[in-house]
Amino acid sequence: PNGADNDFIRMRTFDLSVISKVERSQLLRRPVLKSDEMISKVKPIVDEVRDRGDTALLEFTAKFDKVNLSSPVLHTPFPDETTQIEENVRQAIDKAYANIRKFHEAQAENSTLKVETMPGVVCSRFARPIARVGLYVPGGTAILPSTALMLGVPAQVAGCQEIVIATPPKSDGSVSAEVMYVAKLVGASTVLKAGGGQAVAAMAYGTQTVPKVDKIFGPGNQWVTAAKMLVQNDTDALVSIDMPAGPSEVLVIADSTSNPDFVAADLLSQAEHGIDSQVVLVAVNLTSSELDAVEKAVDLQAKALSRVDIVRQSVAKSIIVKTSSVEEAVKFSNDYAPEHLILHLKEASQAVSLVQNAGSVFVGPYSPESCGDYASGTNHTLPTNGYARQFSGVNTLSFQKHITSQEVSADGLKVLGPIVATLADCEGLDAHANAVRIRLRQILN
Ligand code: HSO
Ligand code: ZN
Repeated sequence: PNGADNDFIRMRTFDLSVISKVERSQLLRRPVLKSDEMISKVKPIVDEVRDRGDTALLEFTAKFDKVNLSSPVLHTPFPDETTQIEENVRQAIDKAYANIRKFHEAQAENSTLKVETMPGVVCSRFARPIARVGLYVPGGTAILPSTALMLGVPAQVAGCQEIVIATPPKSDGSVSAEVMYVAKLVGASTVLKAGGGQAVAAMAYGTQTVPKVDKIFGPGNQWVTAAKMLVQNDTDALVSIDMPAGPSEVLVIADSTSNPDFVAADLLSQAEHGIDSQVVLVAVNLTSSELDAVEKAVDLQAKALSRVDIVRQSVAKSIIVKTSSVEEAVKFSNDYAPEHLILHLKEASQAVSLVQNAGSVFVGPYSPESCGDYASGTNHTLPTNGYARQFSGVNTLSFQKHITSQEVSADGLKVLGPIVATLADCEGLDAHANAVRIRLRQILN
């Protein structure tokens, strides 16, 4: 019915019961990220900042962000005027902060895991914070204080000593007051006014004004992602990263009980992030009129959005996949491994048990992704590009590492020692065997 309308904002539709295996696997693909190419492009930028520090950093900020700064950083205490925000926004940030803090505090590991593997052989594991962390908060088409919260709160809760927040400066050289307010809230020591590969390099190597960090977190464009991948492979930088990041994604599974307006709104909330956002609707036995209702709602709602131009492009690349059961739908979703999975299903909470691969799941009609994006308590820094198969989203443990320890008593060594000595002999490592036997001789005398 809408075929004649050229302006109709439409997704492409496929039916799993008729397409081939090859076509199905194409639907699971993301646009190819040319990571090798990006890494070689960003390398000169990273090298310059490593070698020339602040001077290079300021030159790149002038070139890419068109701002001439006298200093690339703000240190605590941040001047009051930099953190002044609207009262209603302040209250919303404070409430979001409290929920995110509550959920992430519950994830912190404060107790030691202790196991006596044999009598007198006690093995333990305990967590310690990563001392210095760098949090990248993207600038670009939207200011994202929510990302500062999602990275800053778990860093604070984990007990990191030094939190550096990097974000590209605005055209007047300032940082958004909302991001500054969050920086203060989470106890950041430094705000780095830089973006792209230059910001990542500054945090990885340190400069005259930017503290060197041990781990770099946060989403970003291709430059940021490439720079993170590059520095994590440099043994001089000795830095790790949270995860490889790609464009944001949502997969919505909807059955006949779903509200077409809710479904459309959820698809569009992801589509508005950027022209490369990935949006997938998996329909479970929707009749053509039910599907039509969703498509009409997408078109209607999209046209009322301020970011309609972005949405037009991302929706045009997005897909609807028709399936004939919840199991088949979730199987498709597991194969796709979406960053966000929204279940608009009659038995939504039951379907959760079938989910194997997803960054975060939104269960039932009243759980829009927006809640997790901002304020429910879960983290919005999640694996994209199919990496939900092996990566978790950012969480409190992302800011900690584990140390193991053991304490073996003399009686314990009597039993364990001979086992160790035998294995050391087997490997031909005499010194290892000696370290045990020298003690056994003393104990047995
Ligand atoms: N959906 C985004 C996070 C975000 N949404 C920030 C709004 N602000 C990536 O998960
Ligand atoms: Zn979002």
